[in-house]
Amino acid sequence: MKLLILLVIVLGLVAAVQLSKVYQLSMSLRGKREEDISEADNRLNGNLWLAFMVAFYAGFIWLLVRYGDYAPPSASLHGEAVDWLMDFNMLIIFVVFFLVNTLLFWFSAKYYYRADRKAQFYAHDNKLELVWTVIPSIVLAILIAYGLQTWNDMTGEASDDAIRVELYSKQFDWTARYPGTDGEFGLVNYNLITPLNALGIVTEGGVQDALKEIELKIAKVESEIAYEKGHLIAEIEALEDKLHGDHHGHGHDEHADDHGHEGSFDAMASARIAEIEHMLASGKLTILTDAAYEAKEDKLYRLQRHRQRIMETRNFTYGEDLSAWDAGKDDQIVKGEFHLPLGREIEFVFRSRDVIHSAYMPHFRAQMNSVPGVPTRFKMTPIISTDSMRIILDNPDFDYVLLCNKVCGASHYNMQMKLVVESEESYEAWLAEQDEFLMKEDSEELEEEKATTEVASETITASL
Ligand SMILES: [Cu+2]
Repeated sequence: MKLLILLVIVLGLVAAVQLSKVYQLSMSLRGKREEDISEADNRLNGNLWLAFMVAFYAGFIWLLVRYGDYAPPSASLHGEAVDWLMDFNMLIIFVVFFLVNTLLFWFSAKYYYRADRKAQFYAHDNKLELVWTVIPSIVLAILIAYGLQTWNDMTGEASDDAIRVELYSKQFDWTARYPGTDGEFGLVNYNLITPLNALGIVTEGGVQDALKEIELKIAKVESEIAYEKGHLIAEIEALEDKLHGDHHGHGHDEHADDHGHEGSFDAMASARIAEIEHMLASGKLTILTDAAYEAKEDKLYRLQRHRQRIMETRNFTYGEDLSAWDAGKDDQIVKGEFHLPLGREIEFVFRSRDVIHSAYMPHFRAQMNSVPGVPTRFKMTPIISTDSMRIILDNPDFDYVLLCNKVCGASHYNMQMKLVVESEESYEAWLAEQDEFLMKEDSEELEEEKATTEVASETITASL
């Protein structure tokens, strides 16, 4: 089929070329040259310009009517200002578009070439220059000033009774955090991120959890290094050489004092050899290339540094501001969907674990980048509940959605979270059902754990 279409196209082209040759031949037979263009030809081309303009406008207006209404009404307060700005921009663009294109096509049609007319030479006019410089400047200044004011409204200080919600992004999902009954978000530190503490919230439990996890990893790598078969065998050989071989050749007989040391060295070496033989017989042996062994040593070093940093988090913050540690305990962490109350101001804080994401809530005309290491913020007031929007759109399955609007990796397309806007009572009821991050721990157990960590901390500091 494709071949057939190709054949038709090729034959069509050949036919067109042949026809144009016939036309040229007939022209030369009538004594006309190809370059000679009659006034009728020019008039025809001028009128075709006008015809094209009409078709162009018709297509443009059809697209506008068919697809122009791309977004449902704004579900947030500031969104109305955003929409107004967008409409105002579009209005200016449409006016300029129609004006410029009409002049372009109409002039081409009206002033087609006639042998008896000569174009006026018109090189420069200061008034014209002034008009088309000053008018766009004023219009742009208005747009920028109003746009800046709207932006400042969206990013300015939130009121004291605003509800604060943190949206945390990572490849490839969103997590929402509510500050709990105290209204304060707990401190966060990326060093404390573990599977159980995905946001790295700083609490006693969070630190313990991170330490436990890092200790396990360190123990595993330490064992892999200690039980490396090649190194163990090399160590045995070296020890046996020392025991049976070379130290007799050093003339130790001259120093009677050394005998005591040698005795203890022999004992230690034999004990170590026995230990290594026991290790070789165990099931824990690893076999690593030199490069892999070095990589393990590197990894061990990095893990130890990480452990050190977890300790430091603890030492820096603990005691100085205990309330900040407690603030994290009642934080509520929510995945899958999050809820917002209707008509209340919401202050969002955005954080990212890995790369730059962008929190995009199209129905609320809201978007903000979420940047690793730089918390960003944004405030908005939802004014249409999910239920009302379903009625407005006549779609019982409609849901608000939070999307990622920054191409952040393979599963970017599916990085989204459902958002429900409902009455304040329903919102409170939903929030009350969400788990607190860490329940208040038994204070005795807490003190005990603190003591253990301090001992461990001292050991680490001493060993470094
Ligand atoms: Cu993303």
